[in-house]
Amino acid sequence: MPTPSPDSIRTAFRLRFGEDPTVVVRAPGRVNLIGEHTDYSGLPVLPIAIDRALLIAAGPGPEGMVEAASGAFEGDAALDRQHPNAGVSAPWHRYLAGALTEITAAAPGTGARILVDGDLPGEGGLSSSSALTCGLLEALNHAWAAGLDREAIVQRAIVAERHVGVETGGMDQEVIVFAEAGTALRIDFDPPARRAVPLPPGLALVVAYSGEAAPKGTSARDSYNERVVGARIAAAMLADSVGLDIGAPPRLCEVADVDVVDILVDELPERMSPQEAAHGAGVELERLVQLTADRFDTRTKVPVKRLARHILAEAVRVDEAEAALRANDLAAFGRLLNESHNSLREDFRCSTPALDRICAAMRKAGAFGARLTGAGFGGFAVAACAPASVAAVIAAAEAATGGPAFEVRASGGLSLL
Ligand code: NG1
Repeated sequence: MPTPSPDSIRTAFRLRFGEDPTVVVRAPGRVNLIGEHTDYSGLPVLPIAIDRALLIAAGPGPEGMVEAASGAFEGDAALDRQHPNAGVSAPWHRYLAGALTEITAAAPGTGARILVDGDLPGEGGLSSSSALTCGLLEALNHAWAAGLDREAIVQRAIVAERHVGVETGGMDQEVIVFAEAGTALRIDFDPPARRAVPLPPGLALVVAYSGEAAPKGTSARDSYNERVVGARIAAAMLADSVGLDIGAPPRLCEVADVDVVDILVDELPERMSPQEAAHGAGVELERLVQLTADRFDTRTKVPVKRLARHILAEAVRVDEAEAALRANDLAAFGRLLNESHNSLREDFRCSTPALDRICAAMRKAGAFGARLTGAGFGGFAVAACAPASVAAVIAAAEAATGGPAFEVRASGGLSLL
């Protein structure tokens, strides 16, 4: 599918709404190179923004109403700004309603018309939901002169997505807004920092669809939130074992530098309920179970030890992968991708047989390494390979699961066209 041009979306907007848009925003998708399921523990990530994107055109609309249509997602929307959630009738409308809720204080009342188009697949793993939320917020920010800066767009997009139901850590929104072309973005959350990591010219990146959509609206959301709670329990138990006071919610970044943390992780229980953990670690139950859109069941036992083992080891791999890229050691970088995938499969358990198969096929076709990217439970995998191997890696991925598979390039973040 070719990327729609700014002119083509302007023309489509005019045909649809009878006037020109006042703003067109490009919001790229994201491929996480490494640092998977670390962000909500306050531990680092290393994603890129990609050359697949959503384009969002916006202009004035009837007072108090937002009308939206899309060539990328099904179902037109007509949302009342007073009660945006009441008009939601298609999955993507929930992100629009979330964005409207988050921009209300900065721009009350006004109406808008919106058209969304793009070439970013929505099946999970390439961050189409965050591209949509960030892009909508930025388009409305300009259409309504709301005066939000880029940091505010990131923070509001995170909250908007959490209201939709996934207790996201913030990696996607940050890289979608702040990425620079030709580089990966190393993001730290505690304390917050980011730096561009140049990608060596000998590194090409291929993404491949596993053939299974990650059901972010249903089971994948629950599996994701269960792991967020498991990571909190692990953090609370580890902090208790070394007598550390811990924040709310407890995050593994607070204990990652504790001496012998690996040994302490081995002593964690395999599974534990929030109720047992609150009692065992003397921590307030609400700190463990409170989610933005929900409250996790206090009696459900969730995995603890193997989640902590993955998350803490993955954070170390992010440092090592950044060093490998800076040293142009692509063999080492590829090995780290493979280790990350194995840890996600065996400890974190968010891979699927199709993701395992597609990674194995891409490695066999000459990739330095391959891993699932994003939350997992379906969706996409990413492979690092030499430019000369791109065609073979794509062919192997498509033969393994039917594809699609394609090369991606590190692109810049959110922009006005
Ligand atoms: P996906 O579902 O691939 O966009 C999700 C989270 C990230 C991060 C990764 C796992 C959302 C919007 N994003 O990414 O914050 O936790 O999983 O590393 O939920």
